[in-house]
Amino acid sequence: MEHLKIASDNYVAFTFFIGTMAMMAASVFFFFELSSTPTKWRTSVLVSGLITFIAAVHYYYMRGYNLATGDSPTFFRYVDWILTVPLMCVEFYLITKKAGAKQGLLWKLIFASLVMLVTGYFGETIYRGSSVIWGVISGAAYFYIVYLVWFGEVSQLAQTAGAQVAKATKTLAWFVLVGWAIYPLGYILGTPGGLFGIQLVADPALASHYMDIVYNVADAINKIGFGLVIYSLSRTQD
Ligand SMILES: *C/C=C(C)/C=C/C=C(C)/C=C/C1=C(C)CCCC1(C)C
Repeated sequence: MEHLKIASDNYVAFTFFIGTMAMMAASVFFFFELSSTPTKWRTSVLVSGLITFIAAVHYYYMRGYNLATGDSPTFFRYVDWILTVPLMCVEFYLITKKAGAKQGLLWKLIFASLVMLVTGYFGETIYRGSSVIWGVISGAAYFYIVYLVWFGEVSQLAQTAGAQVAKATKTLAWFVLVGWAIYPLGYILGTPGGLFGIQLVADPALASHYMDIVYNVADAINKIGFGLVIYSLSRTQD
């Protein structure tokens, strides 16, 4: 059997490898910093570490899968997201809880994120032929999350939770608006006719390679960046 290599010209395997390392390093950092974190921020920093740790385990697996088959590990990609994106919703809830966030808000965020991911999974796998419509439904759920964190309950609560929480929430909101918007680009590149029927990359193997690179870069930015925003909040006086 021919064995695929993480060579300098295999960018897909390389980003899976770097992704694994980055997520591992971030997890070690967040976990070790816990002991010097003020008690009221400890759960938030712990959740940051859990997010990168869950991703590290999935990346390790996905890296191996990609090397062995050359394919895109779509199933484990979505298992990872279904665990980590709701945990990011938990972060919004935890930092606005002092200002009175109710569990109802947490469930709204989690529900929207699950709709976003499950419909995206349908479009990428079982119902590839109708990827556009699934992508649109997923996008609607995404914009609902954007609405909640920019104008809805999350942003309103953050305003009354002190200057540092308000500032951190605004930075996280930018991650959701700009960082998370990278994912639909990967979807459009990777699924046939993803952009309302337009085929951006004709060769299906190449298309899925581009998609994996885009997803890997987005994960590193969003999971580690998000965690670092929470970490720096935990080092403020608020
Ligand atoms: C750590 C993983 C994160 C933050 C994953 C986020 C994923 C998304 C924001 C995915 C969004 C999608 C759309 C908005 C439309 C097309 C389908 C998806 C699932 C790629």
